[in-house]
Parts: sequence; C-alpha cells; structure tokens
Amino acid sequence: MIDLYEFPLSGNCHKVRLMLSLIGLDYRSIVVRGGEREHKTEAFLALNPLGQVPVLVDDAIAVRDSQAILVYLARRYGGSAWWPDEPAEIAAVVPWLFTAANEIARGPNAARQHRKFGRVLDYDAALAISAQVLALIEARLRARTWLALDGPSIADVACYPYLALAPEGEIDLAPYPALRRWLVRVQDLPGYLGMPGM
Ligand SMILES: N[C@@H](CCC(=O)N[C@@H](CS)C(=O)NCC(=O)O)C(=O)O
Repeated sequence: MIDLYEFPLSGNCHKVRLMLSLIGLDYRSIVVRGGEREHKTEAFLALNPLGQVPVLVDDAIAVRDSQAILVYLARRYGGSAWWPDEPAEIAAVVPWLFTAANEIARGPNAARQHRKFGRVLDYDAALAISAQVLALIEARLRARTWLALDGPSIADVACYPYLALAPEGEIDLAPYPALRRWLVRVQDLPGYLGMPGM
C-alpha cells in the first residue's frame, strides 16, 4: 500500500494526488496535522528530516519532495508515458521540475501563501517572480501543447497546481491565454483530480 503524508490545501501535495490519480494508483492519505506541528515530530522527521509534506512511502521506500515523488511514481508505475526513456526527452522534462520547485514556488505559491494563509513574506517580490515565470510559460505554450514533450509529462503535473491556484494569490491569469488553455488541457486529462481553488 502506498501512503501519502499530506496537507489537504497544499499544492505540492496536490501534485502527488494528481499524479496518483492520472496513473490510477490506490493509496492511503495520511493527513498531517500542521496546526499541531505534527510534521516536526521525531516520528515525521524520520520520514523527512526537512519536516515537510508531501512524503510518499511505498514498500518501506520513503520519498520526500513533490518533484522527486513524481519521478518515482512515473518511473515505477507510469511506463514511459510520463517520464521518458530518451536522454534528450529527460533533459526536456527536468528543467520544468526545477521551475516548479524554484520560480513557481517563490512566485505564485508564495503569493498564495501570503494572501490565503497570511504568511509573512515579501508579496511584491512574489508578484515580480510570478510575472517573470508566467511570461516564460505563456511564451512557451504559445507554440506548444505541453510544456516539455509532445504529450503530457510530469513537467506539466509539477507546474500545474500552483499555476492553477495563482488567483488565490490575487494573480490575474487573464493576460496569459495560452497558459489558461493549457490549464484546461490538464483538467481534461483522463483521471484528472482538482482541489478547492482550481
Ligand atoms: N520542495 C518541497 C517543498 C515542500 C513544502 O514546502 N511543503 C510545505 C507544504 S506545501 C510544508 O511542509 N511546509 C511546512 C514547513 O516547511 O514547515 C516539495 O516540492 O515537496
């Protein structure tokens, strides 16, 4: 049985839920009580020393970081559809995993953290980073259907949640029509799973 340790409103956790749903895998959701700082207990730190969700445990293999979990799930269970075999295609996918973990995390994710959850951070900086990364993705998707490959890959899954949730950070997606069409394409995938705010 696959166990997913998660916060229900986390976009990083949603990436993993979405991937599990897209490849049709059963799992058990273990909701970590953030308000009680359960993710900082000794038991949880044994799973992830960073004290963060998501963590996926499969056959006693514990994987931390949503991007790493996507690679693990796609490679172990997804055939070559979501994570390709060819080095050139892998090289096309991986930069988007880092864009998700860096610019999207520091941009649209941070803006949502501030506006939805009241986290104290530099909102103007989050908006500036968002403007840069949204423009980059808009330009990319003007000429392409999917971010990295001819079909959907974990690059799309990794980037999707915090872009779809950007309006919760009071980021208007109206200036990004190609990106909005891509959001709809992701939502039309068989097995798609949403969350509140999308
Ligand atoms: N790079 C990590 C970031 C994980 C992360 O920031 N998780 C948040 C929830 S979305 C968390 O656990 N925050 C609690 C904390 O950092 O103390 C990933 O992609 O999984």
